[in-house]
Amino acid sequence: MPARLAIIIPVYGEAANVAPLVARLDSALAGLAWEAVFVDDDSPDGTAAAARAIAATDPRIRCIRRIGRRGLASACIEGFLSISAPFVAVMDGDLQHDETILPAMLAAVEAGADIAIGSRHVAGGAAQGGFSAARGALSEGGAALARLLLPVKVADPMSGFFLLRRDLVEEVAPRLAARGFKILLDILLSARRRLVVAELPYSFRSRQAGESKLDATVLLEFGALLLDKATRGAVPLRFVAFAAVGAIGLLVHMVALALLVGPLGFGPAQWAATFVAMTANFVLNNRITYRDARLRGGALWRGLALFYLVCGIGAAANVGIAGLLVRDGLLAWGAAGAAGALITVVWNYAVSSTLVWRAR
Ligand SMILES: Nc1nc2c(ncn2[C@@H]2O[C@H](COP(=O)(O)OP(=O)(O)O)[C@@H](O)[C@H]2O)c(=O)[nH]1
Ligand SMILES: [Mg+2]
Repeated sequence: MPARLAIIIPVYGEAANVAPLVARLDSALAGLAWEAVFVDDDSPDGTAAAARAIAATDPRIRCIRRIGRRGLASACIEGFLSISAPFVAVMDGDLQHDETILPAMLAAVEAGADIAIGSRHVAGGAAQGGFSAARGALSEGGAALARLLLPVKVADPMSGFFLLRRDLVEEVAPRLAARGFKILLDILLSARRRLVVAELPYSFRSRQAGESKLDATVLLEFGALLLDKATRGAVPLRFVAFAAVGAIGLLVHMVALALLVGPLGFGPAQWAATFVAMTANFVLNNRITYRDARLRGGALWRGLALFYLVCGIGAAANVGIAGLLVRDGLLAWGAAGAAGALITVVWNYAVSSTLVWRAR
């Protein structure tokens, strides 16, 4: 029987949780035609293999293994686009979400809601079990910020547990930012009409096995998502991150120059500082700007060499263009320098996005 409900389960490092989760879904969804799609980003602990082992005997289970990519939101989108069931849910793979409310979530959407959200905040819901105090405060702060932007009232816009019609996902998919952790918020902000939201309370459980993937960069990405939605995507987020990293690189450059100018003299110190700053920029961009396409191992060194080359050409263009503008009397040196720097940032960004990180 074709599935009526597909459950997308993004997983990274959840090998020990896969089988228990399938067993729980099996009992919670008895009598319903369902399927589950695990979307794994090539976890080193063999999560994909654990899912495939079950899929080998259970046709309701599928696994998508992505290589060279990381990201919760993009994993969910990948899952959404792989199914044909009329209803689709997203659920964490770490047993923190309560699968027993899935039938009620489905009933709410079948009854006319656009989206049913498993909420840790509405009366009867609880977050205490699964959260440290600091995480709780962060999550609360983020939720308050998100609520300001949302056209509809949602108690828990940061939830990773929700269910909606597949048509709605297909409608908004081309507008999703595909980066970061907060896919629900992105869907709510990307819909071009007021969605009818049903929130169902549940108790957020504490993690049994594995560890949380939420870290400081996830918060940065959350800020970036809000900015993107608030400006309606006018400025590419990656470019903002790239430019911010560039500004840090400038600071690094000046500090290195100040330290080296004494022992080396200006010319060599300027060269050395340039190398230090480029290296720092590469490392930061690899960790933040291109986190979802992060280079490791041999690819890291190739990427670094290519990055030096790209930035070297960018710097030459900067000096050359600024020089021409000044020579021809088109701009004063300050304005010419700024124009050269802007051209360099755009060049470095465009070329390193496509050649160094091949970001999607
Ligand atoms: N495919 C994929 N899944 C991820 C990634 N990061 C986190 N997850 C999964 O997303 C779910 C929620 O992540 P978790 O770290 O538990 O977040 P928390 O509950 O907010 O601490 C879990 O099932 C994770 O395994 C990722 O980069 N790729
Ligand atoms: Mg979790």
